Amino acid sequence: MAARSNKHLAGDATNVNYTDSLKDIRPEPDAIIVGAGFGGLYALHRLKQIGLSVEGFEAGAGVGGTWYWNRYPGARCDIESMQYSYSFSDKLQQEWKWQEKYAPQAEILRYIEHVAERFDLLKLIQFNTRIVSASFDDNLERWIVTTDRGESKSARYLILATGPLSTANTPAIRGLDRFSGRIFHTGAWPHEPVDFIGRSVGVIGTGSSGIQIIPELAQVAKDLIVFQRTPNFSIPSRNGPLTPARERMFKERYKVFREEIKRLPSGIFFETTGKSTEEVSPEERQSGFEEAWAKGGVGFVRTFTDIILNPEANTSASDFIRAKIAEIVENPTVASALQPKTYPLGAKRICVDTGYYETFNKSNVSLIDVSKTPITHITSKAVSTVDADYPLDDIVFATGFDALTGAILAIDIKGSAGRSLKDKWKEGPSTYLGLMAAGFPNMFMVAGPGSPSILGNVVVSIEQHVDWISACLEYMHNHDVDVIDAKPDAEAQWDAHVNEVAQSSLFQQADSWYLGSNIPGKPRKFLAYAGGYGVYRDKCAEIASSGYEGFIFRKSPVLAASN
Ligand code: NA7
Repeated sequence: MAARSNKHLAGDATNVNYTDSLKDIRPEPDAIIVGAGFGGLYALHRLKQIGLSVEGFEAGAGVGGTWYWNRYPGARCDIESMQYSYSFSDKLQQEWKWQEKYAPQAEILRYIEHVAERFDLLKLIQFNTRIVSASFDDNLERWIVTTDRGESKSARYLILATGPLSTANTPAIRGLDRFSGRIFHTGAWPHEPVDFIGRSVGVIGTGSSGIQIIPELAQVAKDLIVFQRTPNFSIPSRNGPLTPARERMFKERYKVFREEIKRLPSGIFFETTGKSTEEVSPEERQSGFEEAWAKGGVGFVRTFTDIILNPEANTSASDFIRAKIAEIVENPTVASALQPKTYPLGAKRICVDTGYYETFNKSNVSLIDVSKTPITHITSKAVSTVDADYPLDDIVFATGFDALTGAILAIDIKGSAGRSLKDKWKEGPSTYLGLMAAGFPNMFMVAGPGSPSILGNVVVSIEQHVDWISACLEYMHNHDVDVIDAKPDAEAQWDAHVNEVAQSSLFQQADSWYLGSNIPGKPRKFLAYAGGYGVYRDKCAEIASSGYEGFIFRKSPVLAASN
């Protein structure tokens, strides 16, 4: 599509008859994009490329999303940087040089900042601005958003790239407001360096974030008390500098490789034996696990093809990890508390660490199993459990996020006829393909609930979503239609399919943020599509090529008049 040559797709708001409150607002973009992380930045770039005028809003002072907020010590990606990166520009992927196999937060943030500068996106974003409401005006057939600065803006399209893990969850523990020490959350970490030297620090939570920060804090704190409710399976990352050979391996066949991973269930390439546990002898099974443990990373779960599918294979992989924990952790009681025993490997997100289990051999580190002795309250100086008080200078919450729906529902979104999204989703989110919600015309979600997004390489999902959305907008232009919505029955069918696939998956066998069970009062519903990224991608492509089956299009007299 010729950029800007096209009236429909370029700056169409000039003749809109604004309501009084909006009459001073000029110019209005074609699309508003909320969020400037991986998703928002690519949406800005792609929509600009097809000739739309775009405007981004970002609550933070800079780009980066997750990698802007989660700047706690030890924060790094658990997917290799050569894979957890954009593929849309071959020049970018060839020129960018990752330093480490698993990039730390600061390196990923530098990369995202580079992308924003390289593609000239910064000038399109209003930073330090949170969108607080978004309503579809049925008369204007436009989205009207308001910000926490009291400003309003309208656009034909609203793109929510608000991030699946961006609303930090701090549990409402009685007395927290009385604590006189410092309080941190890994998901909203301060920008200035924080000194923990010689302090008594408590960490609540042992998910990915806790497992990453605990070894770092243990090196400097006087005492580190870890409050663990549920142990997680963690595999050593074996991180280190990215070797020239590995970099070459990816870069020499990047284009082919990026195509290949689009077919994979998680959008991640793993080196595996390609065999099931049943095809190998017990000795080969053990040596396969040893090799995968020595290699490190979440690919451990793909050592054999049936670990996720066959309970027996899963038990043998889980037993192997439990044995490793017992081998590493010197105190048998602590080792036992760190061993996950109540759910299969993979039912909760598998963590990747650097020296996590070894940390519990340090004399300044204690583990408190709060599943046995729950936290009851916090006093001005301590975290108290049913049987003891733990005096602390600092509390670090590594307690996760209100995943997938948290950031979307933090915006007061009203669709056609004033219907609230919060109300529509009161029993849990329902979407069509994780891309749209029926009754919310021209509103798209990037990596939204009901899509595979967080179950694999989210950057791969983001690119696929944004490409699908931009192709859809081009289709609308070519077919001379202005408004798209999901059909309620198509949404209901997709929702039923998402639930059905989830029911037969491992994910039902543990409480986790995948199910919303980490947030009190959140409906228990599996939040992502577990049928595999490759399958999902094909489904989205098939729907697009069938003329967008399940979506409804219409021409809008008011939008047509403004063209
Ligand atoms: P997670 O994975 O949701 O982990 C949060 C941790 O906090 C987990 O161990 C929870 O225990 C624990 N938690 C939550 N609330 C409490 C209370 N009230 N008391 C004690 N412990 C609590 O979040 P992360 O930030 O680590 O990782 C999120 C994702 O980001 C991760 O999967 C990667 O994709 C990146 P629980 O297991 O609920 O018993």
